[in-house]
Amino acid sequence: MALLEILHYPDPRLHTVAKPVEQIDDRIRKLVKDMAQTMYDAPGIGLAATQINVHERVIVIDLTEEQNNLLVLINPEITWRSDEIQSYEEGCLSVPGIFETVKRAAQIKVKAFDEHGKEQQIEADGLLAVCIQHEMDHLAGKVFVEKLSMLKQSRIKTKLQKQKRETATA
Ligand code: K1U
Ligand code: ZN
Repeated sequence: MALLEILHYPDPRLHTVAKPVEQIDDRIRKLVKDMAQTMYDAPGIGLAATQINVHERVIVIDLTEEQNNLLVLINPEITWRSDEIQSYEEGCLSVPGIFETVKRAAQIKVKAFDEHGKEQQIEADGLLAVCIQHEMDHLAGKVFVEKLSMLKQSRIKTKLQKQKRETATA
């Protein structure tokens, strides 16, 4: 297994639209293992392949504190979303230190394949629904801060530049 580098916003590679996985084989299973290790090490509760500069439709999620319930979503598709909306204060491993409230569908149904090629139908609400939608946005080349006002985005960019300067001189 390997720890992979996570791209940081505003890296333009985060805007790449991921392509469908054509074959779920050992290469994809290794990618899933490396992504899971990278997510657990960060630590985070989700990771999309886009964030590690691999532009294929692969997501890993684990909401447990024990890091023992990995959900793998390959070629995920949202088949239904509720009209009901929920607000959640989101974070992102590609935007370190920034937490902002985002509105998304409260419930969703998702079709995806696991790392063995088995099709799964998932009904999600609460944090799982938030996390799946956040990660699927990554696959579409979108970062959660881009859902915020231009003023907030500009403040976030300034804060991230300051953080980068401080890390470089530390
Ligand atoms: O996509 C990512 O960058 C991962 C992101 C997922 C996410 C979190 C919260 C709302 C929406 C999406 C994270 O994992 S940020 C880190 C985080 O939330 C966390 C880290 C350790 C323990 C618990 C939570
Ligand atoms: Zn993210």
